[in-house]
Parts: sequence; C-alpha cells; structure tokens
Amino acid sequence: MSGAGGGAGTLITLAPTGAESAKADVPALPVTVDEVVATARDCAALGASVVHLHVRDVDARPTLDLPRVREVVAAVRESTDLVVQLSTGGAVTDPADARLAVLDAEPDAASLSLGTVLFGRDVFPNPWDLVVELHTQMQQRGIVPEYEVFDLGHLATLTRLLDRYGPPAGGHVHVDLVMGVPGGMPGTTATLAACLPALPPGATFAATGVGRTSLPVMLAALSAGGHLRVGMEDTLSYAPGDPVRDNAQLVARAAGLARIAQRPPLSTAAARQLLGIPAGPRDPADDPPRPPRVPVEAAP
Ligand code: KMH
Ligand code: ZN
Repeated sequence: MSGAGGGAGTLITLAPTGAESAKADVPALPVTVDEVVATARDCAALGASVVHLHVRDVDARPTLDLPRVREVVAAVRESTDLVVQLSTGGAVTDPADARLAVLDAEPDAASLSLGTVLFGRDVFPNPWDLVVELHTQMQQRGIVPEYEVFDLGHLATLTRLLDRYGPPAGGHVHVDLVMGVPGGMPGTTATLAACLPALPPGATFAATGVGRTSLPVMLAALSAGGHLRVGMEDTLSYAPGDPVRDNAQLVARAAGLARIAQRPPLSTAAARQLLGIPAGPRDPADDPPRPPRVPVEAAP
C-alpha cells in the first residue's frame, strides 16, 4: 500500500462531463457516447489513467438510466484501457436508490461521497446510511471506491467508516479532495495541508480544485505528493476570460505540471496497481454472493 506521498508518478483522473453544467451553456462539454469516447481516448493519450464518468441522455441531460450507463461504460472500455470510475454522486437532485443502482453497470471503480455538502444554492445529500450502503455494496461487488471529500469533517467520516466496516475492495484507500465547491472546503494550499494529517494511514490522495481554484490546488497537491483530477466537470475556464477549449487542454496542463514535478503521469497499468484494481474489466462472476439491496432514503 502506498502512503499519501505519491511515489514515482502521478495518477491523473479525467472528469470530462459532470452533471451540473448544461450543454447549451458549455458547447464543448462531451455528452454523447461518441464525444465521451473521443475525449477519453484523447485524454488517455495525454496521460489520464482513470475516467470519472457522469452519463447524459440523448437530450444531453444527466441520467442514471442503467442501459445508457452500461452503453457508455462498454464504449469507453472498447476504445481505451482507462480505469472506468462511475459517479455515484449523480446530480444534486438524484435519489439515493438510483445512485446505488449505478453499481449494477459493473464499473472498475466508483466515487463515494462522504457527507452532505452545500453545492452552491443546492444541497448534495450524502447521509450516513447511504455512505455505508455504497461502501458495503462496493466491497461485496469488488468495485474500488474513490472517496470524495468536500470538507475536512468528511475525513473523520472516512475513518469511522473504515473502523466500522473494514477496508474497501482492493484493500487500498484512495481519496479525492474536492476543493472550492461553493459550500465545501476552500481550494487553498492551507486547506489541502490541513487535510493531510487526517488521511487514514497508507491512503493516497488526489485533489481537484473547482473553478478558479484548479491551478492552486493542482500545484499544492503535486507539492504534497498527491495525485490529480482535472476536467470540465470541475473547471470551465482555462484562465480568467479564457474558456476551456476541451478536456484534453486540461489533461495536457496537468500532465505537464506533473512532469515538471518529476512525477510523470502513471500508465493505466500502474494506476490499476496503485488502486488495487485487477487488469482488464472485472468479471462479476468472481463476486461473492450478496444480500438483496435495501432501499436507502436520502436525507431530507
Ligand atoms: N454532481 C455533484 C453533485 C460524484 O461524482 O461522486 C456530485 C458529484 C460527486 O459529482
Ligand atoms: Zn462527479
């Protein structure tokens, strides 16, 4: 198990689409299956090793519709060897059961948000029962979580979760510090540094700076031995007044900074090894039998 220091290379996660921006407002956002696949392919060539996927329907609206999610997972797998990480966060309005059902699409990995947080004017609800249900279902299915941390207290929740329910599938704990969400922790070096002592022993971390915090968070993460998540889910301006052209532009910048830090982008094989994900798509036939799913109510 690697410690918080990232070792020889940088794991770069691409978050190409998200669920909160409209295609009408951001025409460069990849939303069709073909656009997502082309983006994934381009960004893999530039150094991304993981893709964090939110799926859109044929009208470009966020969807958790399982056949559509499976279609996107299969298409990305066919064209790249990226680690496929599905979002279980969905959009702020998605119900808990639909977010859990995404696991039926059998991704390699999935995000797992560790607590409720304000999201601008909205609330992103992540009650404890949902956190536990996601963690235990991923354990049973062999899906490796990426723990999404929007606030310092979410790291205390992670420690409580691991103490009570044991290590995740794959055995390694990997955290993404999502910083600069309006309502979550600020995207500053001081805040990132404050998170580090609260990481579980042996955990690795990536950091994501939303909006204008993208660059400072990236530089702080690299300086602290962390990994990176970049993409149009989180960042729509490359510089003040300069809209992001495409996801490749963001991955190229992250990969360049990682090289300057002398921690070049990890290959997908090295990323799989770091995260505890076996090579190639997982075979659900290898999973232990699991109990039926119990519906989880979202927090009010
Ligand atoms: N769309 C946000 C409300 C995740 O993917 O796990 C939640 C989100 C987190 O993007
Ligand atoms: Zn997401």
